[in-house]
Amino acid sequence: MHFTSVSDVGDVNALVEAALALKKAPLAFQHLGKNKTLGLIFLNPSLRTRLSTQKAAQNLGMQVMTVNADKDSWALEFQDGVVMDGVTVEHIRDAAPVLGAYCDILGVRCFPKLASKEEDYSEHIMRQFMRFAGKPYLSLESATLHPLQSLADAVTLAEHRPAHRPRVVLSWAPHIKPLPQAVANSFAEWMNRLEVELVITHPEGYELDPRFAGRARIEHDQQKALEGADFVYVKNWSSYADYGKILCRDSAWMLTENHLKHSNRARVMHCLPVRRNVELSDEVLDGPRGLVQAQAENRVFAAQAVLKQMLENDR
Ligand code: AN0
Ligand code: CP
Repeated sequence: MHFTSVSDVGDVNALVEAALALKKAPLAFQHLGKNKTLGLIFLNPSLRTRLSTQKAAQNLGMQVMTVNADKDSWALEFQDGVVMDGVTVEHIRDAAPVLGAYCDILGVRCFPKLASKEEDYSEHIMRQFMRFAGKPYLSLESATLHPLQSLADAVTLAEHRPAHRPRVVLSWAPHIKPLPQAVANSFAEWMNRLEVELVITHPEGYELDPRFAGRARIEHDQQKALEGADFVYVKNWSSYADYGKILCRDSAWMLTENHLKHSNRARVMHCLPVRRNVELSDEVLDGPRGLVQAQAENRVFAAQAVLKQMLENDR
């Protein structure tokens, strides 16, 4: 079993319930990962994904090995047939089977380069790790998706769910750097599989790939979108159409208390790391609406539910 997107999950609600059960009894399956090794390969930085996945694996009795491939291993080459007389030292065809030999499950974080839409959206790097390592693959955020984050978000929503079908608004926020679409794509893809009303609000030109936006209602007027919202998920992403570009720097899109006055006492979410007072105001983050710490805590149980399923399926 691989875990790269919501498509790898049969029953999303059951996986959310499994994560909530593990939260109540995190050490109940300590035997399951005995003598199993999880490899975590980071081609990009991480705080939460690294530590929550490690903690999840330890809760299941697994051993964990981590490589910061952007810093402390050889620079990897992903193109076939190149003469390697430049900066890259080792080809993925040689490195990935080594990792596969050392690990039972391989987790990889590989952000998009945001230069070529075709290359990023083909998940070129992820697919090569999967192909040449030959072991179950756990996405720690790929070029286009961040499924462990989205599962933790779904768990957090389930914990704070109102009695009615909630209105969930994904609200674009400004940022000083061009960021991947992965968190937004992934959140939309998972929400499309749950009993929620999904609204996405962003400036013109920030439309997500329709494959991920699915049945979401797109509303360019942020105030209108936020009316009656039960949950607001704040995130920046760079343009998909004008690939990797920043098209809007309007600070009016930063979510503040004032934006939420016509919401349904909305709770506010963000995957972190957040640029305070650029994407989201201090008052929202530090006030009673904020759910960001709950989301971060739930990353452990999301990862644990997925690892548990992977270990059980590959027994
Ligand atoms: C990354 C992103 O937007 O995909 C990771 C988020 C979990 N964020 C930044 O690079 C700031
Ligand atoms: N939310 C998240 O994935 O955080 P990190 O980039 O710190 O792992």
